[in-house]
Amino acid sequence: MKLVALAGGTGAAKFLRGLCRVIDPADLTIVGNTGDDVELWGLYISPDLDTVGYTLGGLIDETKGWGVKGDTFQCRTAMAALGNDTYFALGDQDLAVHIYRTEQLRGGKSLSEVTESLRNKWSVACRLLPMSDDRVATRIKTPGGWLAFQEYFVRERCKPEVLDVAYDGAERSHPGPGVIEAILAADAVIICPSNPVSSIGPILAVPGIREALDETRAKVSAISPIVGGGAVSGPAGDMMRAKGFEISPLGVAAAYTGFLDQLVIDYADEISCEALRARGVAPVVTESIMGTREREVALARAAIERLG
Ligand code: FO1
Repeated sequence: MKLVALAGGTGAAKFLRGLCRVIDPADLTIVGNTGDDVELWGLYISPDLDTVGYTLGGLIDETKGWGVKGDTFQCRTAMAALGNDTYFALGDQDLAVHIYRTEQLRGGKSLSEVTESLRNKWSVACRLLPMSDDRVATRIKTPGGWLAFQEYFVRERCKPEVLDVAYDGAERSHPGPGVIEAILAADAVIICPSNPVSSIGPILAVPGIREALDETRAKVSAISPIVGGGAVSGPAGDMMRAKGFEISPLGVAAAYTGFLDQLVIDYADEISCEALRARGVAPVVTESIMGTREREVALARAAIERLG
């Protein structure tokens, strides 16, 4: 069964680790969010591509959910001593990836080409495609003005009120190589338990991707990142409110309206089943909190078992 997964953030990476235990990873193409990408210390950093690659490659720092396990931060300490901004914690091994990627990009390689070489070095068996090779930058409108995504998420710790979310450059961007073809050829498309606005929203904002999701014969299944009226982790609730989506499985279905066939929801939200069916979305009720590796596998199984 050919699968495509739209992914961004730490929840998606854990889910994909479970999915790769249930299907043959060679049948999976991940389309990764690049709206969180950031340039710091002269380096181009793609957090969501790295988090997926590190997780599937067994390198991820489980405690933090990002970065390389056991990494050191000597360079960061030295950069702070030089008076550099160090709000974004870049580990020494993690830096090697950012230096490699920046060097390759400067040499004329595309983000897709660099990501393909990195996923091979990480021994990741499935394909990992950036949503676009063009720069799309998620920006957060707050009462104090617009913030770049990582300024909001890390520097300000998601504290400012979210008034709006924008995807700078999306209108000029093109789907990355292989993205549209993978979606149209898929038997099933899975939207990972990611923030619908800041992780999946940028992917849907790339012209052509939402249209391909409407057109594909593949069944489209999403896992709700909202459980019991709130986000399992992170600022999804604040961002959904800013975009006018109800903070519930119905709000998630609304964010994916037009192409969503199935939504995996938690037992806590069983009450939403009726309204989801009324919107043409088949609910699948299961335990959605991935506290263990077994839960990751069980959630992945629940997401695909009715798509065959
Ligand atoms: N998240 C934090 O909360 N604090 C950090 O210092 C931090 C550093 C970091 C470095 C590399 C990387 O790939 C991710 C990092 N993240 C950090 C997580 C990142 O902000 C988020 O994973 C995504 O951008 C949102 O899904």
